[in-house]
Amino acid sequence: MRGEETCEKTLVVGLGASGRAVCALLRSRGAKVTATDLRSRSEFKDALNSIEQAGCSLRLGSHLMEDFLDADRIIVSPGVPLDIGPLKEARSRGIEIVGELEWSWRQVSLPVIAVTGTNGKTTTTALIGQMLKQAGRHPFVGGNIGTPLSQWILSGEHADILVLELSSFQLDTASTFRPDIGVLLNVTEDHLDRYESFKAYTDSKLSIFRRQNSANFAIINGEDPICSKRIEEIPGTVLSFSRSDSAANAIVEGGAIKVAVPGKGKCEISLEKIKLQGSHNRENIMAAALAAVCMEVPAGAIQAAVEGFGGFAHRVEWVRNWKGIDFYDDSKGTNVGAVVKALEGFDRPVLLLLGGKDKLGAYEPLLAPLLARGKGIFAFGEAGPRIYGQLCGKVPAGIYPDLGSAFRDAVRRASPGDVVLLSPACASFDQYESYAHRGDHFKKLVAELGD
Ligand code: UMA
Repeated sequence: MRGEETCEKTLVVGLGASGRAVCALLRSRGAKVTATDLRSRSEFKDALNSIEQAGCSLRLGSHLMEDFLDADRIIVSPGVPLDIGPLKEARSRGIEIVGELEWSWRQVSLPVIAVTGTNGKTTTTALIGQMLKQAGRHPFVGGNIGTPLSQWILSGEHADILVLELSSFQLDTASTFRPDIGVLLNVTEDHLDRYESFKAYTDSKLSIFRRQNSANFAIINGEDPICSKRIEEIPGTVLSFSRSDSAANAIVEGGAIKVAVPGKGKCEISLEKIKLQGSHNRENIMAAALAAVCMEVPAGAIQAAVEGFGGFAHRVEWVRNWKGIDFYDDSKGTNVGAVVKALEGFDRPVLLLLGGKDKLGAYEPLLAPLLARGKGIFAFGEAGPRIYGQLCGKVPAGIYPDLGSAFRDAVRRASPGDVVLLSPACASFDQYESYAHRGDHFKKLVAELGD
């Protein structure tokens, strides 16, 4: 424990995975817990039974001001906007508002490696976890991916280090969180439906380093314009990775990644046998290797982890070759930066399916990679009209009500040697439960093409 006491009356806002986990943890520590969610009881089915049995009072279907003002502390879920009326009022009255990550972090005293960035977080976090495991360590790997930190604490499972993927939403509700090693992979437009400007989103990402000191490491992408422009603001010891700057701490040279951390060690990773393809994955490997070298993981363990790592479902995942056409599922590509990176990984004509719930950013950054290899865009869902409006006339473009109709037209227009890529640049929630649900639908459409 970092010396944090559970307080008497805690309000948990949002009862998704992280809200439910933190409720259970709070109750196990003896706190008096009220939990509130805008969803009604029937929408949860049985999901709330265990926290109710553990003694949490539930307020469902609406948020009541009195619950917020009566609390000693409010723990807010990542998906809850911080500007809703009751939170504003509670803040103005000095009631502490923190996120599940911040509060859970206070309950443990293990070293922390935290990874953020618009894209590549999950791969990098998982790679770091694998490198540590290869070195005989016992990491807990979770956060914005997989298991919320509070759920792992409650499980009582052993770990000797935390490797956490963090979203900007989790960073926004952190007030004392300080990672021993922080990683910022890149910053491109995302979540502009939640932030008032790109600057505000950027500030959020950079806040991962805010409370560090010179004993902590800040790993940044030396080629990312945002990271390099604001390097002076970082109080920790900065380590950079780069594909082009030979002065960086991790570089790609002669078929290998070379890493050097003053005072910690060096390693060289051969790229010959790795499965993770694409220049963006080179960056992820460099970032992960830097973090591992900081933790004094031996070179052999880093190499073995990289070679054994095959990537994830829905992240530029090859699905099938049908009549010479390759189908790739990148449903996790939920922002424009991710789609740019996915497109850059292909040297063949690409028919790009994109659309979904609009995050209100600009789609124009897609033009350069599309002009190099895009055979057409097939825009669907809620964001379809805005995407079409921004790209039509510059690249061949069509507009469709849903993924199924966009898919069928793309297949009609594809030729052997082409790639049909679902990389939507948008969230999935207009027509799907999650990016995985959308990716699975894409795979089903591919399977239904027959032989
Ligand atoms: N809700 C309210 N009031 C509101 C708004 C929402 O009560 O004003 C309720 C909703 O009705 C819902 C709950 O809040 O029941 C949802 O909370 P949540 O969205 O925080 O859901 P969790 O299941 O707790 O998931 C969160 C992360 N979700 C988001 O950041 C949106 C998950 O990241 C994360 O895995 C999980 O905590 C565990 O830490 C997902 C994600 O999409 C994968 N992350 C974004 C991304 O990666 O881009 C940031």
